[in-house]
Amino acid sequence: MYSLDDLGWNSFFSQQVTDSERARWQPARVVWEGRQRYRLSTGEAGWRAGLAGRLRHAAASRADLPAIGDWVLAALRPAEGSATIHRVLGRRSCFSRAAAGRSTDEQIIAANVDTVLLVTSLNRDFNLRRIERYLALAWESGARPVVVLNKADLCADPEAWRREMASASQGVPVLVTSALRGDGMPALMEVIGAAGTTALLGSSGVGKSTLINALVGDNRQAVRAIRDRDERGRHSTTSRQLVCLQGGGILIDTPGMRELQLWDAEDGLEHAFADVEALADGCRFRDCSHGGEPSCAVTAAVERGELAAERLANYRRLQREDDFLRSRHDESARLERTRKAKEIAKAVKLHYKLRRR
Ligand SMILES: Nc1nc2c(ncn2[C@@H]2O[C@H](COP(=O)(O)OP(=O)(O)OP(=O)(O)O)[C@@H](O)[C@H]2O)c(=O)[nH]1
Ligand SMILES: [Mg+2]
Ligand SMILES: [Zn+2]
Repeated sequence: MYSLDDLGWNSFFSQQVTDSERARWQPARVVWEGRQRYRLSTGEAGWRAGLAGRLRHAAASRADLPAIGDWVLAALRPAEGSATIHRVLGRRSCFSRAAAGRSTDEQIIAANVDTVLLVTSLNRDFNLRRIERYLALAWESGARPVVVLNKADLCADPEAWRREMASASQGVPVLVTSALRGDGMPALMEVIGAAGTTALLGSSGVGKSTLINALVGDNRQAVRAIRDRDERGRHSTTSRQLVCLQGGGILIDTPGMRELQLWDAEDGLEHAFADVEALADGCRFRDCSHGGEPSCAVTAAVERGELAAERLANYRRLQREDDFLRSRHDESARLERTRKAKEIAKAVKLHYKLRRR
C-alpha cells in the first residue's frame, strides 16, 4: 500500500489543480505506458486507463499526451477498475528525444524524473561517445545524471574504465556495479533512496531490468510488476514501467533504445561539454566551429593532448545534429501556422456562404 506522496506527489503538482477539477477528477501517476493505453496508480489502487477524446484531439504533438512518470487527472470507475485521463499536469522535468524516424516530433522517454541513471556495461557496449550523447539529453531534461558502469564482473580492471569515463562525464558521479554479483549496489541504493524518481536509460542488454530486480530484492509486490521477459520469452523490456521501492525511491524501467536523436539539446550540450565550451572562449572567432579556423583554442588543446580528438569530433557532430533538428522544428512550426491560417480562412468563407443563403 502506497500513498500519493510515496509515488512522488507534491505541491508542484497539487497547486496546478483547480477546485472544480478536484471535485470531478483524481490525481494519479502513469506507472505503465503501452500504445495509447496506460496504467495509473493512485497509491492504494491501480487503474487501466485510456484518454478522454478532448485530450487526444487537443494534443498538438505526442509530447502533449501522457508519458510514463506523468501526473494526470482522471475520472475513476472503481466498479470496473478503469479510468479516463482528462488532463496531464505540467511536468517538472522530462527526458525527450526526437521520435525515431520523425525528427519533428518530440517523444518523451520519461516525465518528472529527478535522477537519470545512464547505464552502460563494461564490455563491447562501452562507448564514451554514446554516453556523451546521453549526458547532453540528461542535462537538457532537468534531471540529475549519474553514470552506471554495470557488469563489472565481466571486466578485469573496472577502475581503469571508471577513470576514462570520468573525463567524458565532466564531474557527473560514475558508479561501478555488478547486478549479478552485487558490487556497488549499496552506493546505487543510496543515490536512488535520496532521489525521488529515478529513470534507468541505456542500450538494450546493459542490465537495467536486472539492476531493478536486484534493488527491489525480495519485495514480491514490486517484482511481480516487472515484466522481465516479453511474450516471446526474450529477456528484454518492451514497455516503460514505474515501480516503488518499499524503503523509499521510485524507479522507471525503460526499453533499450537503438536510436537516440537529440531534441533541442542546446543547453544540455553546453553542460555536457563544459570543457570544450570553456576552451572556445579563447577562439579568435565567436562563431568558431573548431574545424580548422585560424587561432582556434579548441583545436590547439587537442594538439597539446589536453582534449581527446574523438571528444571534439563528437561535440561537433552533436552540435550539427542539434542545429539541423532545430531548423526542421522551425520549418514544421511554420507549416502548422500556414495550415491553421488556411483552416480559419475556410471557416470564414463557409460562414459567409451560409449567411448568404
Ligand atoms: N555478467 C553480468 N551479466 C549481467 C549483469 N547485469 C545483467 N546481466 C545480464 O545481461 C542480460 C541483459 O540484462 P537486462 O537486465 O535484461 O538488460 P536491459 O538493459 O534491461 O535490456 P532491455 O530491457 O532490452 O533494454 C541478462 O542476461 C542479464 O542476466 C551483470 O552485472 N553481470
Ligand atoms: Mg530491460
Ligand atoms: Zn575554435
